[in-house]
Amino acid sequence: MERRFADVVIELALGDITRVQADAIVTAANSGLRGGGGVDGAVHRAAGPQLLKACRAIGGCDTGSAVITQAYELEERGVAYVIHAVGPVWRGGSSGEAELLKGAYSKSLELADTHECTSVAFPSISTGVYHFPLEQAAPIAVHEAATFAGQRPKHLKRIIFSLFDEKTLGVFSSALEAER
Ligand code: AR6
Repeated sequence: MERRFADVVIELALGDITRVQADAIVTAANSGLRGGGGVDGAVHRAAGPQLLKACRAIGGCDTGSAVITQAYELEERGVAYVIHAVGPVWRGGSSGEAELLKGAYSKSLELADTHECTSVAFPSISTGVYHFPLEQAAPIAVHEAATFAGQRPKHLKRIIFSLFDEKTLGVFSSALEAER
């Protein structure tokens, strides 16, 4: 499914983000940028060991923000950058989780555009081992993407959500349909 907001297409796809061809792919990282499981594990495996070295050199990233590195071995697949977005761990919803998740998406979008990316692919940040409820996370993700599109970014033309399972795709689809 896809929808256009201003000059930008927001697209939902089922599958492994390391297989998506986009100028930048986003990983759901931790604030220590230490690598891990889930989508972060898959991105680090696909990009090779230099990615962790680059993360170590940066040292860390605040929750609710993001940093950008080269994509190393993913460059062979046409990916120029990896954006390491740090979403919040769900602590019940009254610890600023929604704002922090927004920040992880908006900073990633800003980094993609300032690095002249025309396309960027996101996973569903924080809804895996960080346990952010999917029904609340999906509208935030889609709204941040649509809001960024409405600000008429200079370079970005395609925002892809690469979602790993049918349930996540379904909830994102409802959120994208409901977005105004
Ligand atoms: N492609 C796309 N989505 C994926 C992939 C993949 N290859 N693999 C998993 N997902 P999670 P979080 C989905 O747990 O909750 C790591 O250890 C997954 O099904 O990866 O933000 C980091 O280092 C879920 O829908 O991220 C952090 O420590 C979504 O990606 C921590 O986990 C996010 O699940 C971050 O936790």
